[in-house]
Amino acid sequence: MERTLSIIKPDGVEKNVIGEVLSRFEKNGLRVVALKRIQLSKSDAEGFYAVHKERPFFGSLTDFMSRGPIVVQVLEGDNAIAKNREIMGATNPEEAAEGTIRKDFATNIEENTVHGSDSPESADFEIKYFFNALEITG
Ligand code: IDP
Ligand code: MG
Repeated sequence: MERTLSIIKPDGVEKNVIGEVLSRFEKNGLRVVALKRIQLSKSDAEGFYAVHKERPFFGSLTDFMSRGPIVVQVLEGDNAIAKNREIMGATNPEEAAEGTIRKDFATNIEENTVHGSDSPESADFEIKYFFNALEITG
């Protein structure tokens, strides 16, 4: 069993597809073991995406991530990190495979509907960024 951090980004909440996105995780064998709907401040978003602070899109990305509510969840299952990345699809929706969340819902490479941890180390950091131990139930 593995855990990963998933976010429905502001564009996904605006598009009113929270249920649709969560349903795709469940249909693929992942369980939601923690969940909340919150809005990040600009500095919350900067802290979350600190690994990208040198990238040219950092300012725009953190503006986007703080412009409206998000839904954050911990997903649990076999190979949850890789499985979630597969369900999400490529970062750029133009390159995302058919049937993936980003192919079906993303607006563009920035407003791409979902976030998913990319390694056990990032999953550990990202889960702790949003949830304490009492908020995650297996
Ligand atoms: P990932 O979300 O597929 O792991 P990363 O490379 O980690 O992709 O980038 C983090 C987020 O930054 C992306 O999901 C997207 O919202 C945004 N992003 C990535 N590349 C670009 C870009 O070239 N222009 C604008 N935003 C980008
Ligand atoms: Mg990433």
